[in-house]
Amino acid sequence: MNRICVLGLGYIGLPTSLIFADNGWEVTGVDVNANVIETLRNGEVHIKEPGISKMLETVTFNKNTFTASYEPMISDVYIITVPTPLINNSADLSYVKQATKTIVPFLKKGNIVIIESTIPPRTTRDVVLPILEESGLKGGIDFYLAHCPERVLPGSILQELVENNRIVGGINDISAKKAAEVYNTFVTGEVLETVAESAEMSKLMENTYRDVNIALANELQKITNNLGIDALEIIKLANYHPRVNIHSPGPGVGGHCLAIDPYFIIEKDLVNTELISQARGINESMPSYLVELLSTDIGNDSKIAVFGLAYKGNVDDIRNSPSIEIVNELIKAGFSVKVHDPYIDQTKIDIPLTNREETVKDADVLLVLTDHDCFQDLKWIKSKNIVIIDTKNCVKETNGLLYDFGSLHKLRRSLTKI
Ligand code: SAJ
Repeated sequence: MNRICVLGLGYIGLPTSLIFADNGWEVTGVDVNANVIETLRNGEVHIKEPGISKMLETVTFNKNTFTASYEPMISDVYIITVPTPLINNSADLSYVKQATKTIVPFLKKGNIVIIESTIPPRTTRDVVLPILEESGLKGGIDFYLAHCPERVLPGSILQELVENNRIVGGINDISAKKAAEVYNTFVTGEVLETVAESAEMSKLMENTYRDVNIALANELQKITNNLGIDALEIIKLANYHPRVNIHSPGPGVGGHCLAIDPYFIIEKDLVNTELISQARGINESMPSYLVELLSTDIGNDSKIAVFGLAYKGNVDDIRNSPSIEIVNELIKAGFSVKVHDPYIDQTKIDIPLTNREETVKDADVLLVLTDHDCFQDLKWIKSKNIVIIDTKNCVKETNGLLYDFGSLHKLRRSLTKI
């Protein structure tokens, strides 16, 4: 058993393919997108993630087999890492179904099929298994099927793929065991075997826990902003307690995980998901809350420089980024807005980007929305009068007037003094 086929070469599928290849597997990476395949065939990568280009080079240099392909190949193991977008607040499983269907003609006795894509509970058994059994083979007997959710953090994917604990949920015990053997070829963390439904639900709950916790921090920010208290200081103090870990408030929750996964639970039980739904609502309210605060506190005739479009620091990913909604709402509210993000490729976005100097030129306010490391030192901005609103609490050096998300309540007072 040494051939593996990975379907979907995005942020997870590509690093996963390369790690398997680096560990001696013969890997075929499949994607329906011609740009992705051609880029990889030219020895380049289409995602910005630390270490990925180097890993492709290493794999090629060591003559390990990694082939970029439009179609699956005969393999021993098939891993599905395609997107599951949110459409009308429920999971669109069409890519998962499509990828599963393409495996059917290749499926043989003894094969292992693993779903890594994030999916609502019961999808492995109720949706994927019946498609694979169209081959005439019986799941859990002739072939093995498991859900092994990816849980790596963008920005640290290569390290976390190896070091994180993995949950492997099989449709039966033997499926879990067989899938665990695959991951044990490179994972240094623990590989935990369970049933498919528990693997699906635990993945969703990890991100939901984080989303609900951030909503609590955002609610605290709103309350304390009215009361003239510093939310960040309260969180710092409360987190000194050994059993408290309040997350950080911010301009909203973006990305393809925390902002999406709670809905995969909500769609399965609309009645008992009150807290999860409310947390989503609070986090989704943050962009308009921030724009309203700015309209009231600084007036919408101001010139605003925005730093950061990516959904979080040091990544090039703009999926569900609250910054995009904030920029659009600021423009709608009448502010004059310029935007800078060195990670974002202009061809991927309609919002015009400018370089850092041009963005801050003549600006009254600099709004930092993403915690890229390059925004920590803003000493190069000479103006002492520019008001810097650091919604991510990441700016360390500046000549201007700095307000973090906890001290926004002081903003109105200070502006009247300028
Ligand atoms: N955020 C806050 N406050 C915080 C932490 C984050 O507002 O205290 C915001 C971030 O700015 C960002 C969003 O939340 O907009 C999500 O960022 P993140 O760093 O929390 O998570 P992701 O979406 O990049 O990755 C998460 C991770 N899940 C957990 O930490 C439980 C990662 O391990 C998963 O693999 C990934 O989701 C996934 O693919 O599901």
